[in-house]
Parts: sequence; C-alpha cells; structure tokens
Amino acid sequence: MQKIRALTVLLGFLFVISCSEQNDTTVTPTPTGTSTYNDLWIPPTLTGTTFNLTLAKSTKQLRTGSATNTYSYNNTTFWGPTLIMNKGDLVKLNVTNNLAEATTTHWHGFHIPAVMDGGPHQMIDASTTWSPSFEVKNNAGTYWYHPHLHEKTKEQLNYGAGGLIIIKDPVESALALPRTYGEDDIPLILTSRNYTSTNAFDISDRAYGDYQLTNGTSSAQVSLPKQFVRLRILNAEIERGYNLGFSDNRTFYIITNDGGLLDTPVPVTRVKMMVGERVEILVNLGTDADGASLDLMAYNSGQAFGFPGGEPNTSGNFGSLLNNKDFSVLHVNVKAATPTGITALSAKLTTNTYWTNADVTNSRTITITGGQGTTAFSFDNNLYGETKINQTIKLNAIEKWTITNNNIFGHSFHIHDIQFKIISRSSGAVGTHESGWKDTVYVPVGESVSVIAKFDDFASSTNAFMYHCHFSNHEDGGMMGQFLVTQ
Ligand SMILES: [Cu+2]
Repeated sequence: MQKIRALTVLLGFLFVISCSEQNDTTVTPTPTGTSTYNDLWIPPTLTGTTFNLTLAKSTKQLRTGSATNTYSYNNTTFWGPTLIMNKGDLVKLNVTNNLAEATTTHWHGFHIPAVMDGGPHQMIDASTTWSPSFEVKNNAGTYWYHPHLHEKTKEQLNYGAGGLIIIKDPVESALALPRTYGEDDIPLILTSRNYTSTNAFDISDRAYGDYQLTNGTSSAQVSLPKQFVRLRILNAEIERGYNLGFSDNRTFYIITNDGGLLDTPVPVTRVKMMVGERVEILVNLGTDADGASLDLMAYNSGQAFGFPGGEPNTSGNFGSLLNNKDFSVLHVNVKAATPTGITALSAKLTTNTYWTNADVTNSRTITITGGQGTTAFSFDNNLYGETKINQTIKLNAIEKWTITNNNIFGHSFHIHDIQFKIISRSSGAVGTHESGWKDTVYVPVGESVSVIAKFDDFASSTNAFMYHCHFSNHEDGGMMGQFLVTQ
C-alpha cells in the first residue's frame, strides 16, 4: 500500500503541475447528486459531572436508497452527543460498549492520567463498561472523544464513532462571545465517506471519501442569525486536510486553537485544518442581507505537494472525487438576528504564557520514517509495539520535540497528555493562526516542526501516553509511539 502511495504521490504531483491551469476545480455544493440541501444535524448535549455513553450499532439515512449501517454513541445514528464540561469539575464517564468487538474511548486533548486517557491499552471489551474519572484541567475550548483501539481506529471512526467535548471556564465565560449552542455557536465536524452499491460504508483501504459529511449530514445547510456566529470546527477525517474559507472570501477570526483561546482574534481568509485539529472561528453575518447565502468551502485545489487530499486521482486507495477540488462543507442561509446576538468583536481574549526555548530542560527529535517500498509509515524506524516504550520523560520536564519530515507525504502529529506551543517551522515563521496551545500539528513534507510542552501532574512507571500520526490509516499501520512520564 505504501508503495502505491509513493507512486500515486509522484504521479499526482506531476499531474497537478501539468493540469492545474486547465482543470475546473470547483464541484457543486451538492456532491450527493441531489439538488437539495439537508438541514445540518446538531449533536445533542450532555451536561453535569457524570456522563453516560453507550457505543452501539445504528443506522442513518445518508443518501437515496438503503440506510447506512453506522456506529454511534447514545443512538445518535452517526457520531455522538456533545459533552459540556466545566474546568475544575471532577467528572466521571461511564462508557458502555454494546458493539460485538472491543473499543477504547480517548479524550483527545485532555490533560489526565494515562490510565484514564483511553488509548489502545484501556480496552473496553464487548458488553462491558469503562468508568474513568478525572478533574477537567484544560482551558475552555473544543475537544473530542473517539475510539483509539490499535488497528481498529480507522474502521470504528469510519462507521461514525466520535463526539465533541466543549470545556467552559471563567475566562471564556467573561467574554462577549456567541455561546448559544445550535443557534450562534455551531459545532462542525468535517469528514467524508465512501459507499458500496448498497449504501454500506466502504471500509476498505481508501484514505479519502468521495462524499462530504458535516455533522454526519450530506449537502448540509444551516440558517444562522445576522450577527457574529461562532463555528467550532473539528477535522474528524481519516486523512483529508481542509483549507477552509468562505465563498465570498470574507475575513473571519480564529479565536481558539486545539487547547483554548488565543490572546487575540486572528483575522484570516483561509485556515488549513489537518486531522484532529480544532479551531473556533467567529464570522460576522451582521452586514449580510436577510435571506442571503454563502458557503463555507474547502479550497483544496492546487495545494502544495503532500497536502492530504491534494492528489488528483479520483479512484484507488488515495483517490477521491473530492481530491484537489474546491467544495462546500456548509451552505449558510442568513436569517434575522437574535435579540442578544453578539455584534462586535472582542479585541482581547486572554493572556497566555507560553513556553520558550529558555524554559526547555530536555530536547528530543522524532523522525518520520517508512512509507517507501512496502513499509508502513513509522517514527524513528520503529513501528508501534504494545509493550514498547519509545520515550521516557521526567515529570515536570519542559521538553522541546522536533518532528522532522524528510519523507514523502505530510502528516498530522498528535501528542497525548499535554498541550504544546509550536515555536518553529523550518519553512519559515509559525502562523498566527496556530499561535495558541496545540495538541496536534501539521508536519508538511520537507519540514521540521519544533514544539515545547511541560509534562506535569501525571507520572506512571507503567501506564504510557501515545504520540502518533492522526491519520487513522497511518496510526493503525503502526505510526505511533509511547512515552512514560516518570518521577
Ligand atoms: Cu501520517
């Protein structure tokens, strides 16, 4: 498979160079072939300090014809409820697995003990319940939960298992920001799928879906009020990246990265999001006419070599009808403002104190390897081993990790346990759009990225945390390592 990847990437690169001028790279916003939009599904919320989740098989009518067999938490038909937590709360989660196979549930972005983390080791066997409990220590922001069972992550995600987590805290609550969930504070979970001729999900080796889903809705539309609206966006793909922007190229404002608020809103017209990354953005619809419409688009045509989903192929393991195209991920209809809508942008959000090179107590490098010939992608020529500890870190160390990608493709690099600060990219400056706390970082081909994090609070001589590529086909293939934080 990796050999095919290398060939596909090379051919794709040549194809893009030769054809980028002639190609019509825009596909219609209704890739299911229908002429109508479907109303965006908004996941229900769970609040409090005890959260009950049950993962089971379900079905969802995703396209004309047969319903599609899916997995979901709490029978939401695809995906799962949004958990709303408060920083400082002691929470308990009861995760019941009603599948006929094992799963795990990882709390992505959370700073919690390794044994609660829900990585590959915290197996939830069929017909059992796993009940971790921990203090919510993260800042207000958008996080998520998803299966992390080794060699089954891609399949279980593909079937739909996942959910958002919104953390609230006093700093965020004091700001004049949109926060009425489903009204002016909208979750957007971006992914895509392939279907068989009988509308089953195709869970073969294909990395990219032909059909876009936003919150499990195909050809999604939503009506949003004429005011500032907050979109909490998660790239929940298998591998595809999204270069997001609005169809009229309007400026919008990034207010959070993975781990919480930026110091100030960052104005942009595009934001690249790789698998696992989250941003919250504010978009001002206050000057749009009632009844106006616009699209949130993935401007994925003409991306640099190695951008996941930039390949020109329409079929094969790395092909997709959406590859190297611009396509809508959400059709927005503008409706009347709400009485208490937010009409102005906060100039200041918070004051983060980031780690710098001067704080670093230890440095290490992670080199992206493999992916050529018939070998899988790996780190430092080591494939994941269940009992293999790849890194050992002293509790309270402030570490600089440099991830080097002189390989053949871009990757989305995720570290469990901590939030890090990106301090350098070998290609140039770190973008202001990624200047906040991060747990997932894009490492393009030909680049080295350095990040700094403090590994505090949670030590264990036996329970490891994970670092891995968040392309679930890559992590299932072994592009994953383990680290212990020790006293
Ligand atoms: Cu990867």
